[in-house]
Amino acid sequence: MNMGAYESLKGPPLPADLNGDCTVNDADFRLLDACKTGPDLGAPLLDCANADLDHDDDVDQSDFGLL
Ligand SMILES: [Ca+2]
Ligand SMILES: [Ca+2]
Ligand SMILES: [Ca+2]
Repeated sequence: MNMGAYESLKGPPLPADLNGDCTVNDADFRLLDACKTGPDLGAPLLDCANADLDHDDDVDQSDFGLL
């Protein structure tokens, strides 16, 4: 059996990659920061739904912790 090149250019999906450029960096951090609601301010805006990384209907420190 030929064990030649078998590489995938696509890594695993990155849930914290908010702008979809396949890296998690300062740009994603700024998107998350712009979406921050804090624990008392309710659900994030629709545009920010993917910034709620732990899916608890807010964007706060625990989501930053996952970034
Ligand atoms: Ca990114
Ligand atoms: Ca959250
Ligand atoms: Ca939270």
